[in-house]
Amino acid sequence: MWVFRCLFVLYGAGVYFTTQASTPQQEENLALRGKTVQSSNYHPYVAAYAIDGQPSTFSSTAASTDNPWWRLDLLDSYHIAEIVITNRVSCCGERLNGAEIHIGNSLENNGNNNPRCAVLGAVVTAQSVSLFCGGMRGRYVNVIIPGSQKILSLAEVQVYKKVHQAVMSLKFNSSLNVADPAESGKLLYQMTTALISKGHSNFTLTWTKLPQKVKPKSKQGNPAKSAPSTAFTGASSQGCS
Ligand SMILES: [Ca+2]
Repeated sequence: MWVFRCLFVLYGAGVYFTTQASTPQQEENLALRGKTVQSSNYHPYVAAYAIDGQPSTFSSTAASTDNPWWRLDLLDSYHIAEIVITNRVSCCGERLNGAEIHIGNSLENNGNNNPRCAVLGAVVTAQSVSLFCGGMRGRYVNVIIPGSQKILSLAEVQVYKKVHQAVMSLKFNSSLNVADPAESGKLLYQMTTALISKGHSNFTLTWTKLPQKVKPKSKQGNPAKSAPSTAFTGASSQGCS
């Protein structure tokens, strides 16, 4: 009997197995494929400059308006784990102080009535701030500065969805020599096939550590006289912890 451990990571509807932990920063920035609008435009600093991937460019609302806001439409609803706000370059970083970030699916009050994720404190010019929204779900991400005679400028808004992950252990029987890269690869293929047969799809399975051989216990809890070396019997997600 062999024992192995692998990392079980879910990406949206798909299932992945990987040897490396995944963090939101390593995921796709959903904002890059979104659409933006803001309450007013200070030419030529359009709302889309806040999602162009360039921290040197920034959006800006018109000079001195009340409650200026900026909205990102992700085109679908996501569980959002993290938002990274980058302040504009060159000057005026303090203008972003007190900005509120809202997430939700409603367009009531242009989306500004959706639940609030965070309120920015003091942010200096060109500074990036990470906001962890605890998996709040929504299609729209709004940034609003409450108050009169305000200007809202944003260099970048990055949005990362929540990643579900868990570590699992499996026990299985196999006659393959897992120390041999070719045979361990064959074993992964067999296990992948077994998982697919259990209904999983769109995943990759790799080792986080090579299997360790263990002696099966007898019914009384003592090691058996001889360890079976049978053909692979299959793995399933039910064997995961
Ligand atoms: Ca930009």
